[in-house]
Amino acid sequence: MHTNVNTLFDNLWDNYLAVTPSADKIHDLLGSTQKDDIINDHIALRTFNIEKVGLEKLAAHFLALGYTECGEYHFEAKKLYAKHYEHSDPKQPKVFISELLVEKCSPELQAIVTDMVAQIDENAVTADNFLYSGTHWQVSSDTYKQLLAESEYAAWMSAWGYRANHFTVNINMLAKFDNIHDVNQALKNAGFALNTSGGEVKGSPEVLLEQSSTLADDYAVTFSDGELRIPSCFYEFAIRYPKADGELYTGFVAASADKIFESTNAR
Ligand code: OOG
Ligand code: NI
Repeated sequence: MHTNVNTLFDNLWDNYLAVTPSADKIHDLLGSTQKDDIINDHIALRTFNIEKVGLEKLAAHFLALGYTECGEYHFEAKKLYAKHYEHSDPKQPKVFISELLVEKCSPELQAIVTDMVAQIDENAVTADNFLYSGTHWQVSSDTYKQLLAESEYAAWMSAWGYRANHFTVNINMLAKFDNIHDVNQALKNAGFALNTSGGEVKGSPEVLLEQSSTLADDYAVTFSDGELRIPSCFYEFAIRYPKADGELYTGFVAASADKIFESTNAR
């Protein structure tokens, strides 16, 4: 486990940037006058609900660094379950961790995923680098496509494994923008494709959270039988509104999250 929260996020960021070339450009576009001041609202990680690597195993890395469990979310159609975590220092990114409910999937998918997870070294899960360790298995491009037909989430996991699938710009903290519509327009003007599932803006001031995201970059993955360009990771943008007590809402909105997951769909 990491002993320093900043080191963990630096490593997650470098690992994310390596397969998400658009992120550096977007970082410049939104923050250019004060590049290092972009504050991340949250990051997200994915896994399978198999004991060895379940959500709680990923969460342990954050609990050890001062995070606490705050909310839980159900995504019935996508067969996902998620929790979010917050740090005692509100400047630290929130963490959204989801897991695929493997037993709800087809026997074929279950067999593939069980085989992938069996290849992970037990000690790797608690190692410092687990959250940015990528895949611990080899799958063929046919297996990837087979998973994709049933669960985009499972297919993404088979190709990318353990890594932050997105970072999220905290719009509240930006100097150059004060609303999500202007952020989206700036992104589109610069040629970035947004996730339009459920509309460009997910959520509303009424639910105290508005979110948008890019579509994941296409990046080459080496499968056991050759290379394929497939969606890697994306960038999200979030603006939060105050609750009745005047404090900004810190949770997530399941209906919006359901659409954000689709940012890794093929273009
Ligand atoms: C997480 C999707 C949900 C949000 O902010 O609601 C999410 C994922 O794609 O793994 O990030
Ligand atoms: Ni997110």
